[in-house]
Amino acid sequence: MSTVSQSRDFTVRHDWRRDEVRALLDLPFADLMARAGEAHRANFDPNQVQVSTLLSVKTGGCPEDCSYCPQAQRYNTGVDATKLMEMDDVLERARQAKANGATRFCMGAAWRSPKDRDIPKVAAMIKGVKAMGLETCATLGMLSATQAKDLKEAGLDYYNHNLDTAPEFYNEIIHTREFQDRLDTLEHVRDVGMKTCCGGIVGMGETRNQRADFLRTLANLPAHPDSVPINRLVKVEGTPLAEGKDLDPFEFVRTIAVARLLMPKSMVRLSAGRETMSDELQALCFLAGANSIFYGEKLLTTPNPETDKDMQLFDRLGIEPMPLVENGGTVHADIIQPESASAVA
Ligand code: SAM
Ligand code: DTB
Ligand code: SF4
Repeated sequence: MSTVSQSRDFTVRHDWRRDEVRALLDLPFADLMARAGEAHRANFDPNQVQVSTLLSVKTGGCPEDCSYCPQAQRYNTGVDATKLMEMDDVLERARQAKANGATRFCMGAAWRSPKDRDIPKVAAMIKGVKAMGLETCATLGMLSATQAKDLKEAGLDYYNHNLDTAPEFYNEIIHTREFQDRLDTLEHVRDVGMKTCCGGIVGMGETRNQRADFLRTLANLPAHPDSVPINRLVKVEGTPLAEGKDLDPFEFVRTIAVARLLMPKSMVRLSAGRETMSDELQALCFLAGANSIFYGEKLLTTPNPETDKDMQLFDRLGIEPMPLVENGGTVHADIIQPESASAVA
């Protein structure tokens, strides 16, 4: 019990031990929810949820072998490979997202890493989306230091690059790039002063200890990610993980709650997997400290809840979309997310 109570002040720490994180995951559900709710309220308005919209600007045909991913070329998932979208089409989709109430627009590409010749095209998209008054986010795979600098200069606010799972489980899921490659890309992103969006997937067959280690690794990064997407595995036919056992939904809520406790000032995003979650399960995730969602009827290739359904859920729970403030940050309880990730941690 003593290891658990040491963390009650919700200070930002980077020295979490696995046994401490495991002790949090093991708490009686009511105690864990109360603790996570307390951390959430200490740092945010618990009735506000940040709303991001995703667009796949380059779909499918990816050379990597991520076992969960419908966009990996080697799996027969029925996802057709496309070229990079035209800028005008991307801007039209961003306009629609803004009109629907999104404050952040995230552009995803099924690349191992962008080719240098792709960067000016993506940079033009970023400039256009930013000029609409939206926060910009991109997820394009591994980045070199120079690519990170070019994207930052184009006005990119956030870069999403996930650890995906615990270091010791990683090799059971992905074989075409190393865990260290992910850490290197995150370092390049932080070094140019861009905000990081980094999380992973639960429900891939990992143990509770491995979930603890995944969360511990995220929290012990040199700066806590500004956004932490927690995805529940979307099982897609044709991928190696399509037939795995379902995760106990309370275990998913526990993962969100511990993410909130370890990274008290970060936005925790209830990310992929909402389409098959009940309203009640999503409400538990918000109580556990999730305060961001992807909004829009599609994620990258898989479905997300209908926007009307999401707005009804917000309404029934008294949740409001988190507003954007003038200087480009999202409003926290009394904290405005500063320009640099390191200022958060
Ligand atoms: N290709 C780039 C990369 O891997 O970094 C960017 C896009 S990739 C689709 C972004 C993230 O989506 C992955 O890191 C993974 O966490 C998440 N993801 C992909 N397929 C998923 C699935 N079936 N269920 C849940 N999350 C998934
Ligand atoms: C993240 O962590 N989840 C999003 C976003 N970052 C890019 C992607 C979820 C993808 C789910 C599977 C699909 O739609 O293809
Ligand atoms: Fe490619 Fe990204 Fe999917 Fe992995 S997660 S297969 S890198 S698109």
